[in-house]
Amino acid sequence: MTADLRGLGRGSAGAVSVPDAPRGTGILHLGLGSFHRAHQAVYTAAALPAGGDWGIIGVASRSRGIVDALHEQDLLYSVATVSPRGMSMSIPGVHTGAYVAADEPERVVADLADDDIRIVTLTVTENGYSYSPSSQHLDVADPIVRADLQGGAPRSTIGQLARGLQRRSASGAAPISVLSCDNLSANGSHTEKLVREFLHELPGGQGADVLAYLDRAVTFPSSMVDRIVPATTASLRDQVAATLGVRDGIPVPAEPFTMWAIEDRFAGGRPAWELGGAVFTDEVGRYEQLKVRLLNGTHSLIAYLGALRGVATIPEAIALDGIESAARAVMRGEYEPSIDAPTGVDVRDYERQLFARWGNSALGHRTSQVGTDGSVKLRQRIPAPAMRALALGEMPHLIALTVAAYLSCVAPLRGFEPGVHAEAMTDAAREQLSAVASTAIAGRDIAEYAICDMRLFGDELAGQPAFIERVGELIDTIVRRGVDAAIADSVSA
Ligand code: CS2
Repeated sequence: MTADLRGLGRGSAGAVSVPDAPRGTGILHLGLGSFHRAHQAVYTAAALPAGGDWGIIGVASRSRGIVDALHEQDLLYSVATVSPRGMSMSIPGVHTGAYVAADEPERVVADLADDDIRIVTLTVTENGYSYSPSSQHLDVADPIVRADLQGGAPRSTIGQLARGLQRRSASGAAPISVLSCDNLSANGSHTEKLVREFLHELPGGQGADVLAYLDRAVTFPSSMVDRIVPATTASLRDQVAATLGVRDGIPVPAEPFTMWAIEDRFAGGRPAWELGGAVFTDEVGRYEQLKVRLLNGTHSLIAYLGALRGVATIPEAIALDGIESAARAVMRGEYEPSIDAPTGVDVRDYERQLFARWGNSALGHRTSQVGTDGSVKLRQRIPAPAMRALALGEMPHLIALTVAAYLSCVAPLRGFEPGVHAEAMTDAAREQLSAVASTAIAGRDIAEYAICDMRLFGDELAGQPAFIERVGELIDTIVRRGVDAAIADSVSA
């Protein structure tokens, strides 16, 4: 067996073809994780034959693993599309460079200012935007943001964007678009707001010229991205090696389903992503609601309940009767009424597909992966549908259960053991929440702290005592009578 993917050679027509390297580079991508490699990179590969110099420089924020492996493999990696029916392979081959921002922070600013770069795409997770979940504004109290405002090479994504655009404006470089591909509501205007806030905060009015450049030459289209992409495993690496005949150290597993809805506002042109199936639409907001609530909101509930039931993966969780009925109930009864479906999208069909997607046992998507970072993810998923129900005088019991199960996983009351999958969830709020949970008497104490003091789900829910009460009761039910009893109480309520 040849050592690595290079052994296949560009253009190889073996088990899978290796495309020619892109002719030029027009995209800088921040957040070189698995999701980017199985999503935007795949769409860009489909668009390249239509022309344009749209190769991608991929920038990882801190971790060197992917970057080193890409360099060892001639910037190639494979995407394994996995379903219970089998696996199919492809090699996007669209990257023209890769590096780690923490190692070369000045290079990020230089690349952002490079005239050839006309799109910056972002997958830095909900956590990577340096904003306060309660106020939704730039978190100027964050020491990294504060340091970025003082000068020197920026380390926050928003600081990098602002400093890069500042340099771009100074050199009069070509128009550019910043395309967020994270699960945030109105991700384009949210990113724009944070970049503008950063520029406003710069000492001595340094940001004024750049703000004018933003008005003139920079757009921030919104986009909705969708594809379930779990972490890779050693067994996938072996399977891929058996299929390709060479080893790939960083294959990406992904489900067959994929979707990308994008607002068509690109200041410096764009690849023909529609060739990969992307939809250009004025209704991105509706696509976002559909996806962030029906898919991601329900996904969180499945993950937290699954972890509390002691199962490692989403397909195992959804196969449990109680969890499946809770997922159906939250989706139909609490999320669906809160969305305006995009024109031409059949919501019931989307929902049916979701159950098949979650049940994809070959993917092995872990409950701990979906449950990670709940403190920022849930802020996108639950407040608006919960407030809609409460305004109608209805209690959103299953959304309350989502919050109760989340808190039981990351901030268990004294004496309650949430299990190994809950313990594996990482969350920036874990430490602060756990400190309170360790002295709390009842679920209500921790619910109140998370919702009112930390304002994890925004200001509006903090003013809803009945909701807070219900979350507290459900935490107590989980502790005293177990997670199945809490599901039964919520589904039948
Ligand atoms: C998941 C998402 O981890 C999570 O929170 O809900 O990563 C989900 O798999 C993707 O958004 C699917 O497009």
